[in-house]
Amino acid sequence: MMKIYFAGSIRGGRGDARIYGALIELLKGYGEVLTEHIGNRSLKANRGEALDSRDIHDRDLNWLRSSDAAIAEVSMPSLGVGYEIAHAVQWGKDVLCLYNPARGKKLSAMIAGSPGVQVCEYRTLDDAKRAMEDFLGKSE
Ligand code: 6IA
Repeated sequence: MMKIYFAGSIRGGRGDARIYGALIELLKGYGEVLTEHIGNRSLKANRGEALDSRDIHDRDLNWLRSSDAAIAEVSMPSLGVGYEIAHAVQWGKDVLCLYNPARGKKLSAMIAGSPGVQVCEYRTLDDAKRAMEDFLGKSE
């Protein structure tokens, strides 16, 4: 089964957590989502998980390294998501960044201009679904 790493903002702000949850539900139809907790709306930016930062960092990078594909929702700027994208690019992973301009934040040039990532602007969940299907090499 394909292993999919999903990245979305945590301490950068949880305003889009509901969208992450919906995207993760869709992705579960294509493979194992290693980071299901990102869509958990009870995961708060100031509380989160019981692990300390070093454990979270090491666990997440190990998951990312072991993944077959990485998908990041980048509408809410997050240092952690940017850091993960940079690692995925360095490791030669296929990276899809989903960006909804209607959320009101401009996408960093370091992501928009990175030749190692595929950026898809979306507005509806349906658009995002199609982009993820294309990216994962499936079509329904
Ligand atoms: O800088 P951010 O927190 O927004 O970074 C979010 C990204 O870093 C996500 O894609 C995650 O993969 C990773 N990440 C950051 N924090 C966590 C976390 N707990 N659990 C899992 N992955 C994380 C945060 C707990 C903390 C709020 C106490």
